[in-house]
Amino acid sequence: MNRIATAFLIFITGFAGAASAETYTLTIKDHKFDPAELKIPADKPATLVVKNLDGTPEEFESKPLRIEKVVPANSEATFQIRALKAGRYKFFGEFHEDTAKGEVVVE
Ligand SMILES: [Cu+2]
Repeated sequence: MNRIATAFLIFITGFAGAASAETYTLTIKDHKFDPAELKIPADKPATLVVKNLDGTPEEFESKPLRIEKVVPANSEATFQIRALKAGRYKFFGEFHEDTAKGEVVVE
């Protein structure tokens, strides 16, 4: 195969991989996450949408997921999650740590 064809195939494969990232949604309501346990498959990148339905901002934070971002009241934020190994990855809302906690369960 010539070099141009090879480069094209790599491009197509990479594109298909990116397009297959599934989207998962978490909501924040009354300073709690729903679902508190979000299941996603191992070894696949994913898109995570965090919808804040509360009238106050929340900071969505997860050290293992390397995310830290304020989600304003009544709005949403989108995050790309790298392919992860099976395990539990905690997250919390830093502005309401007593109630806003959860885990991404990768399996
Ligand atoms: Cu923080």
